[in-house]
Amino acid sequence: MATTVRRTSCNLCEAICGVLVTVEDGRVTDIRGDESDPLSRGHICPKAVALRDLQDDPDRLTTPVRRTADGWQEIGWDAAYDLVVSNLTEVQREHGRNAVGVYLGNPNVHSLGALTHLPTMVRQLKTRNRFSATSIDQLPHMLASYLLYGHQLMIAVPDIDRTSYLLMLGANPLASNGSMMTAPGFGRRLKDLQKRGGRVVVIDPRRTETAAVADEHHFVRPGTDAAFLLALIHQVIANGQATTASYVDGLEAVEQAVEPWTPERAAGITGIDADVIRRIADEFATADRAACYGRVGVSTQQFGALCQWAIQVLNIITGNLDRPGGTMFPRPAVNALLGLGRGHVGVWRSRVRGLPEFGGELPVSTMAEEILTPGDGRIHAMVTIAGNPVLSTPNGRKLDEALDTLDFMVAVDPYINETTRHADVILPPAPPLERDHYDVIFHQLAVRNTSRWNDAVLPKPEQARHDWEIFRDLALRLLSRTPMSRRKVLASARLRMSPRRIVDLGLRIGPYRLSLRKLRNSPGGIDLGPLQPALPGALHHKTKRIDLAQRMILDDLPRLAALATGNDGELLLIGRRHLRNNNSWMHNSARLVKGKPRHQLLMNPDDLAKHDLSDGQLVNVSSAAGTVAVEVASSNDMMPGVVSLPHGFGHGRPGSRLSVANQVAGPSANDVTDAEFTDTVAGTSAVNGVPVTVTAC
Ligand SMILES: Nc1nc2c(c(=O)[nH]1)N[C@H]1C(S)=C(S)[C@@H](COP(=O)(O)OP(=O)(O)OC[C@H]3O[C@@H](n4cnc5c(=O)[nH]c(N)nc54)[C@H](O)[C@@H]3O)O[C@H]1N2
Ligand SMILES: Nc1nc2c(c(=O)[nH]1)N[C@H]1C(S)=C(S)[C@@H](COP(=O)(O)OP(=O)(O)OC[C@H]3O[C@@H](n4cnc5c(=O)[nH]c(N)nc54)[C@H](O)[C@@H]3O)O[C@H]1N2
Ligand code: SF4
Ligand SMILES: [Mo]
Repeated sequence: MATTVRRTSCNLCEAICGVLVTVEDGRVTDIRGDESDPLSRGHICPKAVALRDLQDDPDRLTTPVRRTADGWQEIGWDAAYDLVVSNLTEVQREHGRNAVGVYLGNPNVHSLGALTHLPTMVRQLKTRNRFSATSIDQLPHMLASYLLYGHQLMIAVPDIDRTSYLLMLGANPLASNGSMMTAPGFGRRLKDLQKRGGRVVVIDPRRTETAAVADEHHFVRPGTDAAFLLALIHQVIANGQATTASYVDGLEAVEQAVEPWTPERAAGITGIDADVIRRIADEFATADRAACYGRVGVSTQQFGALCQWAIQVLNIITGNLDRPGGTMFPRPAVNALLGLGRGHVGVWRSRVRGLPEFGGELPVSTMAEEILTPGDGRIHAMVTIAGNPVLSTPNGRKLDEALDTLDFMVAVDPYINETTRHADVILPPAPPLERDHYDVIFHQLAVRNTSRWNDAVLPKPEQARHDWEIFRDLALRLLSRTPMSRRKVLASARLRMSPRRIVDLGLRIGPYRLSLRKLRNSPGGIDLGPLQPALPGALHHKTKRIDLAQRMILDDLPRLAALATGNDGELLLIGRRHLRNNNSWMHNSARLVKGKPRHQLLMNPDDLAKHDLSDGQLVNVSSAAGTVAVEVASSNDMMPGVVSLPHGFGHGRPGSRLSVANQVAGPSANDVTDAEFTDTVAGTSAVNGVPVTVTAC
């Protein structure tokens, strides 16, 4: 028997852990953490072990399929590409170029081939109806970075290995393994922080796994964090503790804007005591090195943009931006900023609801209505790539119905699931262990500068295609629809370069002048050291200055001031993630999802009593958008008035071809979240803080 141990990194979440994969006679028999990885230092979570299930998965498609009256039929790659391009071309000829819509899902940012080849393909479709998971995820981070630092991807990450005070809002890295902050082994890093004498403070409407190990946790009424953050800024300024670097403008305007946001006022809205707010402000301002960080709970809510701006402002005025132990800008070996424009916002608006584009994409909350609403510019065909928006985006039922009305749909996806079951053609890419891996995006967000290249662990079967080959072949066909131009010659040259060649170039022109050859000699990765100060030189504004007084954000303050605080029996719905679930997929990996069921609606026991409900009972959760039935579970970890449901569930719809384990047999949270409920600044979906009622079934 031939046994080898190969190295790669896990691409299932943002932590990019190094793994050792044992292969016996072509089959994976073991996966464990790679101690030699300078970033993950041996850490892995249960998802890495499930990488082998993706490889051996009987549900996974290995050849293109086409939907016919007699069911799914396997077809060849060339026939599939021709079918896709001729149908998309036909729809655009008849209804105009915006008649093709595109949704790009989460796994794209974890695949090298998607990052190198997908943007060029999408560009050839020439449509403004582009959507992605960004607008139900990190858009507010990118908007704040674009406004303050001049580039949508110039993200400041908490320097958690050196900080002495970490203030975390709406993040649960003990379950999620961290996000917009690549910090594998977050639990260990947090313990080290505490051992150094540091303090961790968590603000969350649920006492999460992370809150449980923090030094301090406070419940916050969902959707109101902006008031808390403004009060912290108010307090720091009022105490004369605000300082700004020579390249920072706009403190006076901020001072005026936060003037009315006293700790007392914020307390009434957030539910956090005024004394606690004052103390946290003082501790944060006087800590040796402090970092404020907020994630999904403060991004995908009604004031996401305001929250992410305020977090930056707090870090900046306490002198913590760009200093060790504060929040810092990574300097990766391949500069991801080069691959993406600086960004823009509101250059055009969506047809039906007038929501602003961001970075060339429209908010996903408007996707279903753009398909369903008749008129010029209506979407008649969809392209979904690595996404399951029927489960992942608000009012998924409406989207489910909308996809059924399309003239044509193609999905690049390995599975026939709740979304792709609507497709006419599905193009399945080769799985992660058959791909070369370099993490272009997440080194850009990492708490330490490191670099790592790995060749594919397993060979790709002859008949299989990599995602980048699919994008290349589709794009080349799309390019050939119209006469050649200089621009198109360049695009096709770029498409013909392999990801490995592109990474090699990126490494060579990068700040450390590395190369693929150098990295291949250190397959466990190389350490490039702790994060270094970079401002003002690294700013992308021509002025090399940061202006805190961003009109677009300050103009949103009246909306916060008008926020109703009354709560007449209504409950607010929030989301959650579990270590053993991965967004809307992998629920067919029994090895991953094992354990107790975890789809239940969590509710505080006092609320259960108030609503005459009992633990374990089946209840209806209803919002303006819809109703789901689900078991309720009593939990002291929930803030009174708040209920929690995880997203990514709701499998087993007719036509979906996934085997689903019992542990995940719950409804889709996005059948109750409301596509009309957005952060109006840039249209981010507000899937947290959704008003609902809960009644006995
Ligand atoms: N209510 C609520 N909704 C949420 C969230 C929430 O917190 N609450 N979170 C939001 C967030 S942060 C995100 S990122 C989105 C995620 O939502 P999506 O963008 O839909 O992404 P996933 O759920 O990860 O879906 C993955 C899809 O990609 C396919 N896939 C897996 N691997 C590959 C691959 O390598 N290549 C290709 N081509 N396809 C692949 C899978 O089969 C599946 O169809 O959900 C969002 N939705
Ligand atoms: N195991 C696992 N890991 C994952 C994923 C997964 O599905 N499973 N998904 C990946 C993806 S795509 C992402 S984007 C990241 C997300 O990473 P995180 O943001 O760390 O993940 P969540 O668990 O969604 O944490 C959001 C927290 O916000 C809280 N919250 C909700 N509403 C509010 C509010 O109004 N205010 C405050 N302060 N808190 C609120 C919730 O209770 C929850 O604890 O995780 C990634 N990692
Ligand atoms: S933490 Fe993320 S990258 Fe690390 S093993 Fe788990 S899923 Fe993979
Ligand atoms: Mo996400």
